[in-house]
Amino acid sequence: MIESFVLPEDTSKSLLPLTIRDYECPVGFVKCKDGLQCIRAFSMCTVNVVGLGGLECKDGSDNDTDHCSAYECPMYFEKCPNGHQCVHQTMLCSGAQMCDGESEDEEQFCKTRSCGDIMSNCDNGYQCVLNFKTCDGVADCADSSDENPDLCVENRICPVGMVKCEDNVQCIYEIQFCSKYPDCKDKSDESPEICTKDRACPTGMSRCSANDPNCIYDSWFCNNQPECENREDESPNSCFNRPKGSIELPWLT
Ligand SMILES: [Ca+2]
Ligand SMILES: [Ca+2]
Ligand SMILES: [Ca+2]
Repeated sequence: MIESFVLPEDTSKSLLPLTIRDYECPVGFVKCKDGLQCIRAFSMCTVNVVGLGGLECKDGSDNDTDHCSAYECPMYFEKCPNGHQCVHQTMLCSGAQMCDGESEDEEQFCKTRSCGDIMSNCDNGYQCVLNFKTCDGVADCADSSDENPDLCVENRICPVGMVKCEDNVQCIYEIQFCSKYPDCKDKSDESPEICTKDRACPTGMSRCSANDPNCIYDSWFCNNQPECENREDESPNSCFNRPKGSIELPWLT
C-alpha cells in the first residue's frame, strides 16, 4: 500500500512550479507544507502511535507546531488540548495520555468533552472508555467505575447496536460473535452452539463467507478495511456487485 509519495522531481524543477503546487493529492492524502509531497491525512500532525505515521514530510511540516495548529484533523481524529496534534477520538481522554503537554491540562480538557456514542464516561469525569469495555470484568476506568456492581447487573440495558453475552450482564457488538476471539468474559460469543456452520446473521449483516460464521454489517463490505479474518469482505468476489462501503457503525450514519 502506498504510504506517501513525492511529486516527480524533474517536474518540480521545471519552469512550471505552480503546476506542481496546484496538483491535488488523491483522496485520503494531504500536502506537506512545501507543496511537493503528499502523505496520508492521518499521518499529518498525529501523535506517534504504532500503526500510524510511516513515511512523513521531508520538510518536517507534519510535526511543525504552526503548520499543525492550522491543520484540520481527518475524520475520527480530534485536536489535542495542545491545539496542534491530532489523535484518534477513541484515544483522546482514554486515560492513557497520548498528547504532548501536561496531564492536568488534558484532564481539565476532558472534563468538558463528551464521550460520544461509542464511549461512556467514567465517574471520575475526565475519562471515557469504549462501550464494550463496560462490565467486561476488567477495570478500564482509573476509578474502576466501568465495573461498578450497581451498573453491571443482569437487567442492564445495552447501548444501541449491542447485545448481551450469555451472562446477561455484559454487552458486546454483534460483530464480536464468532470472531474467533473471546469478547464475553464467559466466552459465550464463541460457543460452538452459536457459531454453527449454518449460523444466520441478523438483518443488515452478512457472513464473512460460507465457511465463516462471523457476521459483519453489510455496509462494512468493500469499505477498504478488512474486518473478516481472511479479508473476504474486501475480496474482488465480495465487491463485484456491491457499492463502496462505509467505515461507520451503521446506526451512527
Ligand atoms: Ca471494563
Ligand atoms: Ca468474539
Ligand atoms: Ca471491510
